[in-house]
Amino acid sequence: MTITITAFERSPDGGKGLARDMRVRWAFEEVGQPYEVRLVSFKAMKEPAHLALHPFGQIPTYEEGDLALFESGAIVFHIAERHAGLLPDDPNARARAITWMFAALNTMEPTIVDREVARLLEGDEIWYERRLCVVEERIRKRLSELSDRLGDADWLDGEFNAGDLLMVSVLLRLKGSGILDEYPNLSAYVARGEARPAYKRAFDAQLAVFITASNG
Ligand code: GTB
Repeated sequence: MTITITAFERSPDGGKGLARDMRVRWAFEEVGQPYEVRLVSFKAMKEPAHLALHPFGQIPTYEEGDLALFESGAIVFHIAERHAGLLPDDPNARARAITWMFAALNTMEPTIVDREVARLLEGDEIWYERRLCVVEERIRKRLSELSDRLGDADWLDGEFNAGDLLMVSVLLRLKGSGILDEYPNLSAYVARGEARPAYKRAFDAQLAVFITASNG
């Protein structure tokens, strides 16, 4: 059965792979599952047809026959459950991988998103510099803790799994900020994720959308 996900018709990140369809594309590539992409405009995202799939009018969504999903984490989890390659077979290792998926989305990503919100929406406020400082200190605290846990391991818990896929996806949002560079083992961890052939295929696919949209 055909699987279709949604992505930005024209991503505001300029093809840097920072929108959340990227992690879903990456998961598909890791497990070797073909997928199709329906591109949606900002306007279409808020219209009834898309709202029926995604109550908050966002991307990504996932459709397979009667099944419609939203939330990138839930979609990656679904892909990982349906196909071999992203979750270990051993029940305890599997539970730990799922724990890292939640850690990426619940513990790491919100502070990183706070920084983006501050930079995008609060830059004109008189308290902006102080706010940015507070948010970045919170990010550093989390990165420092994560860095201590990762140590000199390649991945967070044994073999690469869906926990790493989401953690690398989240940390990539700090690329260009300079903050990640303060933690060499985390920078190397992210680089290992980006070097995976599946990541590269997913990245190229989302970039192709942006290039086509720019030329059109
Ligand atoms: N919790 C949801 C999930 O994980 O799926 C969050 C989904 C979400 O935030 N989707 C964003 C969206 O649809 C796109 S990814 N926004 C449109 C809207 O809310 O109206 C977030 C994103 C957007 C742009 C960049 N960028 O330009 O760098 C990065 C990330």
